[in-house]
Amino acid sequence: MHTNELTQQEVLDFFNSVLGPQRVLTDSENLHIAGADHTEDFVFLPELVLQPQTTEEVSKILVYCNEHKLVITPRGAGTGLSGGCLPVLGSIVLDMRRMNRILDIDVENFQVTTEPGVITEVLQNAVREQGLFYPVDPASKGSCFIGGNVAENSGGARAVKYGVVKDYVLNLEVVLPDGSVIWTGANTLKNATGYNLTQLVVGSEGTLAVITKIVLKLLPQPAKDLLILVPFYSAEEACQAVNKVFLAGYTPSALEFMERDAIMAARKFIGDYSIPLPEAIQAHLLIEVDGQEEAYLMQEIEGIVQVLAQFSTGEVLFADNQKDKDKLWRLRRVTGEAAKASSIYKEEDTVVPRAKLPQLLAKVKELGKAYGFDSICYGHAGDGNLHVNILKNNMPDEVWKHELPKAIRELFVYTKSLGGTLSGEHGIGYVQKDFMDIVFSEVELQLMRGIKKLFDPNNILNPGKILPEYRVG
Ligand code: 2HG
Ligand code: ZN
Repeated sequence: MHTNELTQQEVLDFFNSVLGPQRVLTDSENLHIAGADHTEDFVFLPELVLQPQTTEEVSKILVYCNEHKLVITPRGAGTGLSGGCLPVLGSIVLDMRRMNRILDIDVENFQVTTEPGVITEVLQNAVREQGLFYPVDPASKGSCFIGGNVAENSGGARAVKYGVVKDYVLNLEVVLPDGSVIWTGANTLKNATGYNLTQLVVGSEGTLAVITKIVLKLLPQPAKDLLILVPFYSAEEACQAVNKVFLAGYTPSALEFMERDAIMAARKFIGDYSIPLPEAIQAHLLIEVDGQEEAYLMQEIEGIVQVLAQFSTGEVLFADNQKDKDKLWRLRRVTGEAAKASSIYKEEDTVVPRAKLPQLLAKVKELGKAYGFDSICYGHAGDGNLHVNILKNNMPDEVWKHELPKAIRELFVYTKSLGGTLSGEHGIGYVQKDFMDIVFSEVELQLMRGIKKLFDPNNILNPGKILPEYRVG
């Protein structure tokens, strides 16, 4: 730990006095767990891991770290894809897993108050038991924490109808880097009172404050949903079809795109080849509608299929039972992992106005030819959010290291020219910060630096993330 006036033992003694030795971890296994997330193969070993259970403990830890300029990085479940929780400067990881209580489900007001270390799907199931719905469903919902979702402003398949995390956060209890405990908003559906501190913290990737309580808005649980998988003979046409569904007046609860290589990787990854994949099929759209009346949903699905009939499509697969729905969703949800399983990769989370998706996909493939890389594309087409896994495969190391960043920069410059930006939902974290100058002017970046300086004058909280001036090594 980088502190000049304290010995390692004095630091350990302090944290042991706050948390007890069982929640101050220094063993190699826990340090390695805390040193990585789901971003490429990065490992940055911290020197110790702290596991607080209460807001007061988090506050005491931050007061001490701020006083002694100890760098500290908050961590949820470590499922992040842009390195947001990587302790790039080593030092201390603040592991939030033990703050894992759902504190209150307020059915009357359609709200839930939770600690950050609750698994998202556990939260969804708990509120569903009371007829309520928390719709934001990242692919990693079975393992990611709601606190990490708030820190990254996560999305997921149902964002196209229900929005992303920021649309559900009403209020946050957070601990500032100096140890002050504040609430950022109010438990109200509307709030026009002062600057929006809640939305400033949402998506700040653990760089402004440590989230210790979250108040979320909930919805009534939709009674029914229907799901179809539509095969296309052209990936570009599949992308073109997306916008036509909305222009025809339909708002699916999910509209996912998977190019052929994505679905092939997913089938292989789970060893399930039952989903038909004729040679000529180049992409699929996975489309869900949800609501209260099945008859109405059937009409919606028929209308959507009608719209898609203007394109060259194959036989539509209709999942009319839970088992078939689960199978299709499992195929989609493993795609990210499956696409990465075969090669070193770089992942991009590009997002554009959805009518521009065909151009974005074409650019990815054009750059692949020009620079010699393969890519597997899939994602939340309804939001214009295309996940691009660039695969190293047998690209020479030198080209991968020195030429590929140029290709990624070209992709982002083009994405911006389409009216898009760098990240739809995975965040900037550690891996995308060097591209921030493409979409932000120096004035805009200065504003962000000013906000970081105001919240964290000693730059102890998760330094080296989001803002482009910091380089490790
Ligand atoms: C998804 O949409 C998630 O599947 C994960 O955002 C994406 O791992 C990925 O590429
Ligand atoms: Zn996604």
